[in-house]
Amino acid sequence: LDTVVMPLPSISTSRRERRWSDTSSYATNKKLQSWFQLPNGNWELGKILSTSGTESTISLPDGKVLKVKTESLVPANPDILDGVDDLMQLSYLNEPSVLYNLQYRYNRDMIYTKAGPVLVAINPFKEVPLYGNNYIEAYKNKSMESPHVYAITDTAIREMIRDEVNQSIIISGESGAGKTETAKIAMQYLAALGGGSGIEYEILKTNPILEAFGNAKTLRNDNSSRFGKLIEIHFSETGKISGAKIQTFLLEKSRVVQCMEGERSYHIFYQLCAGASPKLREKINLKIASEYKYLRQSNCYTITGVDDAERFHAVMEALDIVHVSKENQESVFAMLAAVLWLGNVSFSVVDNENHVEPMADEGLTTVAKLIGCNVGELKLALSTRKMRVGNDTIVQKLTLSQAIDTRDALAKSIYSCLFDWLVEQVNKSLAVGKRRTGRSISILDIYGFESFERNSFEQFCINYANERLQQHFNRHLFKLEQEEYIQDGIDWAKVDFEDNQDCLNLFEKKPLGLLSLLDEESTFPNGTDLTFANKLKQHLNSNSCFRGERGKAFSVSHYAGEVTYDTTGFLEKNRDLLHLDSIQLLSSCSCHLPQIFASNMLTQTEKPIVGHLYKAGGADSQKLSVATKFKGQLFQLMQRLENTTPHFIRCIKPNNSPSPGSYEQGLVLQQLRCCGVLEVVRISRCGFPTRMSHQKFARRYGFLLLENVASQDPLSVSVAILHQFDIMPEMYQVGYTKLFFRTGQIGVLEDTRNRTLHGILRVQSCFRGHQA
Ligand code: AOV
Ligand code: MG
Repeated sequence: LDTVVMPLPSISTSRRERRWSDTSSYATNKKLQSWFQLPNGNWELGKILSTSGTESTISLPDGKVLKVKTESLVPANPDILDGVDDLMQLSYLNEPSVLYNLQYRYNRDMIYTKAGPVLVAINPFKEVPLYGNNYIEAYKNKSMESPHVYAITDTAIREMIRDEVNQSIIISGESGAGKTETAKIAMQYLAALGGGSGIEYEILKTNPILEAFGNAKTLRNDNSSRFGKLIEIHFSETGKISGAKIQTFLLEKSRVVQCMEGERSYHIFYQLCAGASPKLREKINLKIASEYKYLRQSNCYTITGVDDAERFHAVMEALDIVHVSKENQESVFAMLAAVLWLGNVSFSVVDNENHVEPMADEGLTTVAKLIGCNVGELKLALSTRKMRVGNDTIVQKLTLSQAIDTRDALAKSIYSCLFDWLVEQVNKSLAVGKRRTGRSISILDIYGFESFERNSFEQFCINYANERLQQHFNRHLFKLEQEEYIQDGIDWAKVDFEDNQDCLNLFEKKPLGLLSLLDEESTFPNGTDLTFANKLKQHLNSNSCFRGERGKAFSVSHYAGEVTYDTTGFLEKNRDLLHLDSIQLLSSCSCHLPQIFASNMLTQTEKPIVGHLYKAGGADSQKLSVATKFKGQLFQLMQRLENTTPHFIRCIKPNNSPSPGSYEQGLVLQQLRCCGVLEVVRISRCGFPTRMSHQKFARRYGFLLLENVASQDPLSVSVAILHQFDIMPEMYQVGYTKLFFRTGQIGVLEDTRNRTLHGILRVQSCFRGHQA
């Protein structure tokens, strides 16, 4: 009997050493299939023809025969394991085997695969026939059980009812991997449960609204979410939807005034410009998109395959459905136009100290009209700043760059207040009725981990959020994993797991963490991005997750890889100043939305945490810094999620084109590594990833026993098999209901079973040959 002996997987794990390394332990075996890595990094399946010393000869599918280092070969799984729907079923858990398994399925439009408790979803970039009412029905009545978002959602519903515990579906993955689509698919399944009074329909209609106002075309994704979203769906006692509540996180407001070549600002601007009726156009003095500087700067107006005008009508219809009145809708559009026109406000120098005033052109007059103030007030707000010195108020004139900052800050605030206000309206409409159980399922869809050539404050916040989420992921998966062993009564010494706490500490530690130092520097009147960067280097250089870079840059070792941040703009974005003059302007407007925005901003500034941030910064109101506010939101979010049973979905982007049918191994592998899928499987490797009930095991391998065991119970048969094949005691555990195996063990038995079956077949055909 030639067996492959696997050593015990090592349990110690260093942060930087996270590759599966089955390779080194692989005692090669004649005729075994094996993975061989080509120079381009892709893996190819080969057959080992012979092994001598440290060299092996393998044959590749194209007939080529190669001599390779034996240690470079990685064991492949037996054919019966091709395309298993749970990676846990693989006997050999190594990178090429996982990649192959996912690709095998992906090529057959099976985009979903389980990685133990996690659902892996690979973006098909095309319509796949996996959705709709027939599928929903099939998953509901359990006639279909292959991995699917529907299956995960169904499990969440069942567990919510069975355990009376709130559930969450947590979706992660890099930009463009399919999180938002996945969230919608989960919502679709929930909505199919119905609710009465059309509430489920309303819930679905929040998607086009939030996507129009909170998504934009980026270089990575034509429909990239630029905010985080948690939607909590509530259920009545009869298991029907009774309402929902949406919470959003940190909208990327800088996009409103600034965006990169080839990207777009928020969809709604282009939709409005393309789809508004002539009457509306006239009312809010709307031009085509290319007339607006904010939209013109990125030189990109359309998205292939998207009809903005059509989308605009869909958004208006959705607004109707969530009970935003026509009148309010018009106010919303007026605010959007005001933002666009603000961008067109230009300035001219009025004295020899470089002070400026806005030009009295169409931009200025239109903005004044749209927000409901007089031109003079707007002019003052954009070109002066009132300062209090002792008991006196002095008026300071602004320079060009100060005036532009003031203008842009106003545009950003109007937009983000509008976004918040809309979410509030939607929430009013979805408000949970009286007859509810208090049980809910929450779906989390945030912006994915981002690493660009140049990373700024936005990526810093986004990646911090992902870091928090990753910790949640680790904790729960690891806990659940170990619970199963304990439940089945097997001997299990708890494995300590090194999490990403170090990186989180780097962000959160007080007073010497990234966030504290950022806030501190933001309060200094003379603080600049450079002094901030220097301070980081001075205090954090000993932290293993931190590295100072040249100039104003620094790097953070995230769970998903190292990202270098350019601190340019950090302080300004963190302060997010809107001067009191601008707030006062809005509150004096005759239109109701600006007034609401102003009063919301004023209540927000009432509870200062960062002591004198704004006084010292030269402005007049106190307010939470952006980073501190975001951190608070994330803590709240985590607390809420902690009280739920989580279900994790990891989305994977198979290519960067994006195009259907293309599966780039390197890219997929990088994401599997980054987003922690490899980690889950690696944790499983420390344990006993292969599980089989005593019955199934006895049925499958019982015939290999030399003695007759027909009359014995499955447990005894199982134990007899384990003994006969000398499976070493440390390779398995016998639980109350199941056998638990180390990686590779079932593969050995499976090989023996196949050989024996072939042997039997050969003997039988020989025998028949003789008879003939
Ligand atoms: P993301 O949410 O993960 O990115 P999306 O959900 O927006 O990514 O997906 C990007 C695009 O991939 C979509 O617009 C679809 O064209 C396609 N896609 C994703 N999932 C599916 C699916 N199941 N079936 C068909 N097409 C799909 V970001 O929000 O950028 O991190 O911030
Ligand atoms: Mg998204």
